[in-house]
Amino acid sequence: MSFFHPDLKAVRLKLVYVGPPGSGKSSILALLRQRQRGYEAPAALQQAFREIETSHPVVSDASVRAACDHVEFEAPLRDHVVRAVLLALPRWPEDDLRRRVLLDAADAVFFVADSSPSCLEANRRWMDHLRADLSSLTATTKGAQIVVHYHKRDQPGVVPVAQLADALNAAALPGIESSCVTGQGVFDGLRIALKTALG
Ligand SMILES: Nc1nc2c(ncn2[C@@H]2O[C@H](COP(=O)(O)OP(=O)(O)O)[C@@H](O)[C@H]2O)c(=O)[nH]1
Ligand SMILES: [Mg+2]
Repeated sequence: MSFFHPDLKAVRLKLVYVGPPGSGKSSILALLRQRQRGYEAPAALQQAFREIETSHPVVSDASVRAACDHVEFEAPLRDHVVRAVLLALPRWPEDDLRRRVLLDAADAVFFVADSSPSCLEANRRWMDHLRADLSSLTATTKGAQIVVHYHKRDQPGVVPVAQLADALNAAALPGIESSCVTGQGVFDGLRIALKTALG
């Protein structure tokens, strides 16, 4: 869940990228890191963000946080300054329950599906893990916006989006075709999540 500083208009968001190993999560974060805007919040707001991090660490377990790729960026949005912390699930085994620590209190979750035909089954299994993880977490985490990335669309022979949606997205969550090679869709997913998280 998002945390607002009581006095200053500062809001910290937690956004988590999950999906099968190799689907492109770290690559998406690397692209976003490269392209983040050069804005830096004023000192008073930096202090507010430190206070939020002290009272509500973005990940409760420091070793879990250290294992994740993460990108932080700040941006003025409407009349607030937002710090979005983006975290990518590491290459943990499927039965690793540290995933739940990582997902706890997320404002939005991006499910990154590899569009290659050989990955269909792995995508399905990892979507099932995500559903189980979210249902076991708090009510606030359950309410996190999920955005599906149909990723690696630049590759030849990808599974049609309708078929991927059929397999992974029965709930008709927002879905975006994306590629780190062309840059398509990488920011659009983020935009949807920020808009939803800020209401
Ligand atoms: N063709 C293509 N390859 C990608 C794309 N995104 C990531 N990759 C490649 O997929 C592999 C796994 O990516 P990585 O980001 O490490 O996956 P992660 O395990 O989900 O973090 C790497 O070789 C990336 O270069 C994409 O959009 N298109
Ligand atoms: Mg990775």
